[in-house]
Amino acid sequence: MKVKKKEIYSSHSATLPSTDNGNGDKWSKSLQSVFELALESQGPERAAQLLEKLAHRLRASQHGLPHGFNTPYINTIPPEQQAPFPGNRDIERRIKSYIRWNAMAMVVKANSTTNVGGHISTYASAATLYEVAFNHFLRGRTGNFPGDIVYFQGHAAPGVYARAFLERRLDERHLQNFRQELAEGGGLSSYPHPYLMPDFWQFPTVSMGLGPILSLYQARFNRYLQACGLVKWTKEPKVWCFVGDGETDEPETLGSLTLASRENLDNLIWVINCNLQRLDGPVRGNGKIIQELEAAFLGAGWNVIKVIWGSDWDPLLAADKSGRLLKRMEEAVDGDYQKYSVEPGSYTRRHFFSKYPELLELVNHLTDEQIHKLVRGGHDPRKVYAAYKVAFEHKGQPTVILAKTVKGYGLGEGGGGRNITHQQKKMNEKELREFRARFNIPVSDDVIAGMPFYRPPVDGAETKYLLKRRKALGGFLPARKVTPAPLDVPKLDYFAEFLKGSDMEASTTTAFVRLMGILLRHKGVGKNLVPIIPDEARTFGLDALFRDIGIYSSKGQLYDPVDSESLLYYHEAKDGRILEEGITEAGSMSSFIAAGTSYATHGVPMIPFYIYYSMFGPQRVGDLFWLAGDIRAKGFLLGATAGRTTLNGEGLQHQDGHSLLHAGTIPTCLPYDPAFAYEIAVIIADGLRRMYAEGEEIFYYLSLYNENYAMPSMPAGVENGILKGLYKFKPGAKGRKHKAHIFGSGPIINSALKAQQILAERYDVSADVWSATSYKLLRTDAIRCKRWNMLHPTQPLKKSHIEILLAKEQGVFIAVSDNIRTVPDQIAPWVPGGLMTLGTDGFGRSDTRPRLRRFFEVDAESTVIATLYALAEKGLVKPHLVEKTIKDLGVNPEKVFPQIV
Ligand SMILES: Cc1ncc(C[n+]2csc(CCOP(=O)(O)OP(=O)(O)O)c2C)c(N)n1
Ligand SMILES: [Mg+2]
Repeated sequence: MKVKKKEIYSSHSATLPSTDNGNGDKWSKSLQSVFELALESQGPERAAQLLEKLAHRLRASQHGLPHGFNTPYINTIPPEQQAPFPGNRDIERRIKSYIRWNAMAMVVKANSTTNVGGHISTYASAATLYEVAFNHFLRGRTGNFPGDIVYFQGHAAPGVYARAFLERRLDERHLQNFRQELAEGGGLSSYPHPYLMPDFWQFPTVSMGLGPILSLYQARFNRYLQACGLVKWTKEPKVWCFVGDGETDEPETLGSLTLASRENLDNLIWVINCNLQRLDGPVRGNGKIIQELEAAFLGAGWNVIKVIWGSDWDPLLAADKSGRLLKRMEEAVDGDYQKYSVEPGSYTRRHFFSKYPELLELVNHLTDEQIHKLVRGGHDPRKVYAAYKVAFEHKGQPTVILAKTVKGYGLGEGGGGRNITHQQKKMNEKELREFRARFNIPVSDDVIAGMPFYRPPVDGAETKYLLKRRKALGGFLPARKVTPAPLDVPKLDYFAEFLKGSDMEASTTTAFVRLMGILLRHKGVGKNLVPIIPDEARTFGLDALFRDIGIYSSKGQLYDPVDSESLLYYHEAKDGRILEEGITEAGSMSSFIAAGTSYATHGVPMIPFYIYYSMFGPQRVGDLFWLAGDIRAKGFLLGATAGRTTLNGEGLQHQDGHSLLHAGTIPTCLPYDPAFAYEIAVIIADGLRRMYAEGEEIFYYLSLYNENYAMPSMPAGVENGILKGLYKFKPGAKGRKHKAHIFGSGPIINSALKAQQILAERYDVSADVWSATSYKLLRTDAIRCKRWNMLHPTQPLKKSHIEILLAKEQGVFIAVSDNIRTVPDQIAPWVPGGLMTLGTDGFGRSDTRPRLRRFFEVDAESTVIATLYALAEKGLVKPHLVEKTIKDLGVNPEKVFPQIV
């Protein structure tokens, strides 16, 4: 925003505090008078420019003049420029007070009986920040306007519920059952969880830092959607994110700030509630969080609005001719300010104002009580409104509002500003009475101990006002609404070329990239695809798509790319389709989530395909994977260069053998480990059907590998097995003495196929090779059946896919994959006679594939040995045969065991 300098200097006599009293002071005075002269004769803009120019010259002279990224510790918007508050302050105060009471009561009540926890101090500090937004800014969904996108601070959820209660969207029973979701009739979730309250919450936030980073990428995704022509909004939604000051310690919170300024995301507004405290104590006791954040945000190119002091301070600042008040404000650290909020006014007079005689005089006319009540900016609706309005209208940059508040505001002796306030869950009767008196809650003495909820009558002024405001703003928030918009998804025959197979060697990654290229041309879903990559396109061969569909850039391409002559040049375009995120897995996941929830957020289903280095997936940003489940995201995650031995040269920090397990922990995620191109086609076609035609709110994880081999044609009738997790790919030779079954996955199926041959040729074993595409899905199916059988013991038994499949098979069972053993072990209880697993447990190494596979014992030879040993365990072959085989196949029986503990 452009704040007119004149007003700053006239209203807040911001004479910068002098630093010494000697010669420097004289200089300072002279410069000051020159500046004032310039102000008078040239006007504020010109005077400011002159100063800027001088500072620029000084810096250019390279005398090491430091760059300042801080403005004085006062409000950015001077009182004269403050937009007038348009609401009815009395009514809004009453509404806010009732919400405060109910938010507190629901937590305290829940804890008086059940000890289920909850927070009262976060909302107590943020009530004004939310109420001004709800009454004047946050817009609901209307017509083709999708509504503003709001990330509520997770710990402030009780306040959001309490408002919905006043709006009559929730009733007393809901509030009564806060954090008791399993109670009869259901309850309210602890925090914003769309999975648990799918009609209410839109965006999960409580794992700190995730809300902020999601909001950034969401704001950018909104621009992407517009650029692709998939939405035509008459007005653009704003993305609001309410953040805790302690939450800014999370790298996810501040780590991607420059994306928002680079992309000119003026559709993004952050409100950081600077209550100076986190859970244990002060956020920056020895410094000032607001100044620290201001510098970070200004440096990152954001528009910063500080809302530090409430209106009561305006006359004091205006009267501060010496600049001592500002000096004192800047001297005091957050630890001091926290203390002022807890102690009586006499303390503040003694410790804050009395440092300089001028200051004591300044507050002479105020009683101690009045000093104590000098309000902070974030509790003053006039200041908050003015800041929101400037943020709302600001062009060209994202805005952050740094609002100073008191944690636990109004919670009485046990709460407000004290270090323990975050955990406060109880209020004694005295505190309740104080609360009631302070906020004027119409609850009588005889019932106060029971903390009854209070809701003003439906035809009362408060309810009418509140409903009218929401109506004017387009309806209630938060509200999650999914309007079915099924896509015309391709059937499997659309992918015919993958079903046919090919002798030309290819990897599953190449096959996938080709499949996506074809899908991009599909008339039913092509335009909805969102390819996402974190600076790894060339690794996966995705650069093939650069020229055709372009890389999205809001600025287009302002330069002639260095490779413009080449076929696959780096092609940036305003309507580019690829989200090339750079080296940020957290950012890429945030884009995946924004795209994968577009069906709910915007009513426009988008199909994200996020392809990345598999080791840097759930292991690196697992919390975002988990959140993708909570938020009901759809789409495909492709963990490429998977496999602890298949990704051969890269070593310990790259070679992934456990992502399938991570992915499998997410209840809405279907993890697959396909071996062949046709399997990928079957899985993706079915995924498209389930998610985008049938509307299931699930997502897929596929391991992709970079080993080339011939891709076979699809055997008849295997689709169902591929989708369920296991099917017989190649039966063993007939007429052999022994029988075995080898489950293989990914490229390691080739170890199984080679072992099949050796076993038949040299050891009289017929081994069927199966492709195990998803151990998690097999396991879930088996558990579901077993549990049902247990709970219905007299009914006919239900049989799972794996039990049906293996019921008639004879012999021993072996599993081999490029993952740790725990992955196949998931199905062991349902394998007749047990399962012998091979896997890549232990840290990876850089070496060739054959050496790595021998090291981890997942090559063909190790598979043969394991098969014979399984037969020996059953007494079907002699142990000597196994010993001889180990020798014959050149395996060292004393080699190191790669798993450590
Ligand atoms: C990733 C993560 N780590 C830790 C927590 C536990 N936690 C919940 S609230 C909180 C303190 C929050 O402080 P702040 O962000 O300043 O919010 P306030 O309540 O003060 O508004 C912590 C540490 C969490 N929710 N998420
Ligand atoms: Mg805080």
